[in-house]
Amino acid sequence: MMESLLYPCVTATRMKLSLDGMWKFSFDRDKKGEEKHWEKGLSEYEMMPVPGSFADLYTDKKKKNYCGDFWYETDFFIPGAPEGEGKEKRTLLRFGSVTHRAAVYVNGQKIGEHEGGFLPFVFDITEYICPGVNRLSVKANNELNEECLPCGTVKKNKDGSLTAKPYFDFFNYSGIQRSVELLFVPETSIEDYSYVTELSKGEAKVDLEVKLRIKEASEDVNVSVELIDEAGKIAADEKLCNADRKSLLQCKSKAEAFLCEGDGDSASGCSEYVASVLLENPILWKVRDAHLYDIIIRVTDKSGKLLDEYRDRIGLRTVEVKDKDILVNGEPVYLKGYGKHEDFSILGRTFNYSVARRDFECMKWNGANCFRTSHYPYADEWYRMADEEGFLIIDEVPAVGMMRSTHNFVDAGTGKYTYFFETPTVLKLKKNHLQQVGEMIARDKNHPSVIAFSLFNEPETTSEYAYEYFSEIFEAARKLDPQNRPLTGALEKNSSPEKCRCYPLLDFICLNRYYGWYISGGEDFEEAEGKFRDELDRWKALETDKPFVMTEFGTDTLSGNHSLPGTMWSEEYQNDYYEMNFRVLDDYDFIRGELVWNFADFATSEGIFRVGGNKKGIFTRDRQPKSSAFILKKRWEEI
Ligand code: GCB
Repeated sequence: MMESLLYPCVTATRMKLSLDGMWKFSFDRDKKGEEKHWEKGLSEYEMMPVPGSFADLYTDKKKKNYCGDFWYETDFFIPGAPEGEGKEKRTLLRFGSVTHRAAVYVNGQKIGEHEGGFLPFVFDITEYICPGVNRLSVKANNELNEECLPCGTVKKNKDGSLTAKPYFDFFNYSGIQRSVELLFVPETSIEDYSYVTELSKGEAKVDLEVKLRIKEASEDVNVSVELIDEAGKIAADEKLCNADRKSLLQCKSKAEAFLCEGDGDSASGCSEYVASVLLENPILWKVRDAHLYDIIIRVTDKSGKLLDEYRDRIGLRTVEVKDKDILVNGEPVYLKGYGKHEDFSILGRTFNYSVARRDFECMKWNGANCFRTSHYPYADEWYRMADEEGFLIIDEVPAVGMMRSTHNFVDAGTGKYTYFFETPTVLKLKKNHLQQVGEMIARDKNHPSVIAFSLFNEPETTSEYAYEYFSEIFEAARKLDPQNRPLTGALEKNSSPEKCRCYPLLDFICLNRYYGWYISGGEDFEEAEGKFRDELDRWKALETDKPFVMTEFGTDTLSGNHSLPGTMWSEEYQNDYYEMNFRVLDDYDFIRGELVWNFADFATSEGIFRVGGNKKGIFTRDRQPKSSAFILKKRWEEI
């Protein structure tokens, strides 16, 4: 059974302990670590920060670009539980992410594996630990292939070492890049919860579902929920109802939460509780005007003894796509903002509160309201911060590189076809893709900031094979999100209105287009506008009745490089490019958003197309504005 992906919290019944710090670290170039029983203790090692991306900490190029197996190890201390206490607790081990895959050992015993480098995973280690010092070892691997996300390949060098060859345009940062925690949760515990908001005049109906893990299948428990508004007032009171779904329907009334046992799967010790809460004059979560409620879920036994308590923050809002609009709380919203990366100098992809804070500050400064987590789910904290700030997120699974090319950003516009979805590897790839869509939605479903899930970035969508592949992915995703959010994916230039087979699967259509950069750049810039208009006219002619969002458009720009007239790589050229692109977008009413590429300069693999990384940032890598930031500010403050 998959352990709960709920964000860890400390409550009356739950504790957590951070394992972040300096861990032992060793590259395993010959892949002999297991044979040599490194899980029983590393004999040779250096120290490495956790969380951290190892690449940019090194001065040695071989180490920076290391590809293959590598090991981490740390010790943690478990205090002996006083008699009678702690015995009912389970000890869980949670990794925010390990890129791209991990095998985990506690005290030399393997406790599990996880595939995918951008989502959390949790193991129950209760049976593997003892009071006193315990050893935790992780064998990680950062190789790329076509069966796992994100896609790529590896090159075997003469000396036997490997070099990652991504089919995507960001550096293959790796390591234990997010926090590691021990969680102490009760035996009978809240596994998961979700909620769906419906709005009608002056009222919000909130349908809640709580999933419990019950220690004994026969255990009789009560579940209650409390919603607390920003003033600290209880907005919805708890009230229990031990009934089946039928009587639940009869006992619903205003401002009360009835949590009733539903169709639980008692065999696996899991059961579901549902409730409907009616709030009068709810304070809604709005775009850039966030209001949150604290939610407290409690489980008690028949005598009233508290068994578990979980706390979180939720926002009441609705999202839907209707006609050509993206509606939040029934009102059309125009998405303004960025495609981003988790990327910063030295930190690589490590989450850092200060960097995230600065990013929100910059985005707010120039009037943005949205970002896409291109091209993978970000650390939990990004979403929690966006919830508080009223930012909208298009949450993207790491399905990037689904075109066999290490220069796909160039090949994307050329009509090149690589038979990606016609290869036997797609069966395994689909399994991984589905798993990661499942984990992403499970993790992120309760964030009011998440208004859509993006299930791919720039795959080859022109074949029947691609259509079959993505039909399954979309069908599965539609069943997973209790809030039934819009699903989308970002289409590259080869996915033209005439050739793309997959756009009908999307609730709103996301386009990545570089007219004036990869297409008709430089001396040909004058042709770019006409070509861009021509493509949008052809989309219009399809009468899809769906909103479109530009999810990428931009130019590489070296900060401080000036030229009059603007020439490629200069700040003036970036300004000219955006002015032209905005002129075009403003003439098409089905465009419901513009997320420019990229928020900031970011690291990529080395190459003749990249000068110290991708320089399409509106901000430099250290988050200072290029001059186009002021153009965006002016425009977005007016929209
Ligand atoms: C794209 C990709 C993005 C690249 C960008 C570029 O189409 O989706 O990952 O970084 O182009 O700058 O070339």
